[in-house]
Amino acid sequence: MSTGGAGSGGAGVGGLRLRKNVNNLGSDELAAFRQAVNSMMQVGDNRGYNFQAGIHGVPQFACRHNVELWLAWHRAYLYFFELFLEDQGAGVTLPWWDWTSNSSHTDGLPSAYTDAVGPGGSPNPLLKAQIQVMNPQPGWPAETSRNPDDPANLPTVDDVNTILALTSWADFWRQSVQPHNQVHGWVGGTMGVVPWSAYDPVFWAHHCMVDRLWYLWQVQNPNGGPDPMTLGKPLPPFNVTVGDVMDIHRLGYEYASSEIVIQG
Ligand SMILES: [Cu+2]
Repeated sequence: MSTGGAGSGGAGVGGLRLRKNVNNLGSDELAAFRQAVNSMMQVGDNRGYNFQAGIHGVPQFACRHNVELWLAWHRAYLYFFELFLEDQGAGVTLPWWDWTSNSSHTDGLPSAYTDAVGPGGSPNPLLKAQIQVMNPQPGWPAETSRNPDDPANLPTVDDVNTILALTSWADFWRQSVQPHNQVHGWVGGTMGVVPWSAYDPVFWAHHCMVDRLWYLWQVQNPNGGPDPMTLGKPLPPFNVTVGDVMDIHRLGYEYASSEIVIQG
């Protein structure tokens, strides 16, 4: 597989694309990310936002959940999405939403995703997305919506640390499903239903957080699993195996380690 970026950009050191906490993006970085998402939403082919969102649920229904492959499948999903995103803005990477942070437990969703408009006065593409599928059925949503719960009900740092302390791969992948599901339900609306969740722009920030947690677990458990037989399994529709996505550096990205957020 190609491990390089589709574009020549990349914000990281050593050629790695650096994924950051969305609350740590500078205003220029956030503007560039929003611009790239907005551009990707205008692309009508398989490199476009709607096509990519449609891989997860309607119409392709290719996502895997509640199975050992679930983390690897979503890592591949984000990997290809990010390449197509970078095509629309050199150096743009997927940010993560840390739903355990103080600001999330106070304010809920990051303002990057809830602002009605961006600094330029144009609509914020991270607020919601149009859902464009072939042959829509009666009752299908035309755009995404949210119905967030009380911020206090988001998963906590303790919840995450408990899971990260697990040393068994089977325990880790099973128990990491829980905060993942909890956040989908917490956002509510489109995010709360598997057939549509990937259309909500915040889906990608949520799964980036989940992927980051898996990476943090991998750093602590370098031989932790999955077993060799599972590593050979394919992750359709992506032309990669579980083994291909085990090493994020081989995939060309890294998670920013600095977690210093100035609470204002
Ligand atoms: Cu999910």
